[in-house]
Amino acid sequence: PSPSLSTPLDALIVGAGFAGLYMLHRLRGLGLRARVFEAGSGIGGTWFWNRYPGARCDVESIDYSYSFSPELEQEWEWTHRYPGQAEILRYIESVADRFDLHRDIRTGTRVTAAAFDGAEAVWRVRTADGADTAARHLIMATGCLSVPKAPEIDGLDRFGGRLLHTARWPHEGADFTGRRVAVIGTGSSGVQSVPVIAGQAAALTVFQRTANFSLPARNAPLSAEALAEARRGYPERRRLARASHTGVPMPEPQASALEVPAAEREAAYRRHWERGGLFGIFRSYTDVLTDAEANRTAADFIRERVREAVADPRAAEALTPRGHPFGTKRPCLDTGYYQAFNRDGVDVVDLRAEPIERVTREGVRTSAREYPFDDIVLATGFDAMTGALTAVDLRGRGGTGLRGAWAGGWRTYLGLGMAGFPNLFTVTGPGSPSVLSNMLVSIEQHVEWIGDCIAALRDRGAAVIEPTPQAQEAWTAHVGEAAEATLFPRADSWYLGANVPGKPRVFMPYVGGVGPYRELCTQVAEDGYAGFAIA
Ligand code: NA7
Repeated sequence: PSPSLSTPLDALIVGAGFAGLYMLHRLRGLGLRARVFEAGSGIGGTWFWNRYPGARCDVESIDYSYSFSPELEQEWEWTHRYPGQAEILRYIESVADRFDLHRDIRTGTRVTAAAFDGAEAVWRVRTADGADTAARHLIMATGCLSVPKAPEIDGLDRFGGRLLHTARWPHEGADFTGRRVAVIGTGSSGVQSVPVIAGQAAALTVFQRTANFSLPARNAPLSAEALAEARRGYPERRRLARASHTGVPMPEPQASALEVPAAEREAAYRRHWERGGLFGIFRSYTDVLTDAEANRTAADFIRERVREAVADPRAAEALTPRGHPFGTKRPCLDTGYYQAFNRDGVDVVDLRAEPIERVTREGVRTSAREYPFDDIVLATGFDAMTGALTAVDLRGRGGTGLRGAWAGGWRTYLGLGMAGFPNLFTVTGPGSPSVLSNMLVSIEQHVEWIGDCIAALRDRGAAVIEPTPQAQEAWTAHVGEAAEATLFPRADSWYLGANVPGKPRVFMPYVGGVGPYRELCTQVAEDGYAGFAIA
């Protein structure tokens, strides 16, 4: 018998990263029957795939962790201020074991298509093996940065050496000892891997299209005392994180950068620089991301630090970020990135002055010369936020396709669901704070909201929920207007889809902040799911 004829699941969850795993646990707790399909051969999502050297989270481990289980919080031993990829993956594995999640997860199972069957009010979900599975609700926990972007560079397939992408790193690792290595791309993945590769390779050339702002992580082992203190403070720490703008517990800025004396401002930036961390400088003042002049004070401070760190004036000049306001492209958090360029054999090529013409059998050919390499590392990013959703052929009511519906840009209500796609939920979808926040805090909020919503439908005896077109239009417009009031639109960033040729230029994450957004979602639920149609 076809599996679609058996009783449908209450929910099918796509993706076994932080979002999908907690979603499964949560739905089980509500007495619902759920299953997870995961394309990878293992669980962990982002932390399963991104195994490049130096891969590390740039939110602190004690904050980049689940808050739903006080026992887990108290027992897990984070070793470093910022957790590395291997440690995060171990954490995820241990959570899956602890809550007995594996029995409802099928790895190696890629969802290729899903269609809503209006007569039965179920989703029919097709996997790459050709099988169909029926589920009342479909929850896309597919990640915001999970579809690697192939760079638009000619000749990559002709390269005779080893070609690697940071987001598809071989599980056995890659040794660069004695090799001539190219890294293309200077976002977080490039910036984190460069110092590690520089320490191994005979020679390293970094091909940079845009100099990004990078801040020092000041990573260090977590002392037993620091960990104990963090554990004692967890309830308050989590409360602050949930109410905050970024999902990280820190004081909210009060003053404009332009109303304090320059010396005081400089001292504040320096304190954050010395302390390390991603959010400190741009949450120092209220207007760093909204006022060009205020932003320049922070950007100038960082530019000075780059010039201090890089010995060769030509390299320093190339590495100094200029093209966009600070923070409008995701800043990086590094461990010795700028200092890596002071090593013999490490250099940067500014692609604005010397563009890549093509990759050849031997290496990289720019407008100026040919560079021979043994290895090329692509750190060229992702089709962010919408890529993993449109990768699946999603068909809503009446066969309407999501790809077509989003051809002119994404449209969602609260980043949680789409009109015409009943019983479909997106965890940290476009139109929610997601990538502008600590993902763990945003994931937990969405998972809990979605779980409560499905349970509420069951309790009411309702079969279907979907956003109204009006609510969706209003929310999508609001997300755009909120972004327009900031400096974000001034950068060609992946937040705006600018890194993918042909992708509509529509700002994707919601800039309104984690705390206010959470309140809004809670209010919507309390008002009986205002903006949703329930039948
Ligand atoms: P990012 O941040 O998208 O960085 C990709 C980098 O690759 C960026 O410097 C791009 O330059 C560069 N790039 C992309 N395509 C090309 C081509 N064709 N030629 C040269 N350079 C290119 O991805 P990451 O993986 O580093 O980080 C993703 C997120 O993970 C990060 O923000 C954190 O949230 C964690 P561009 O800036 O577009 O000029």
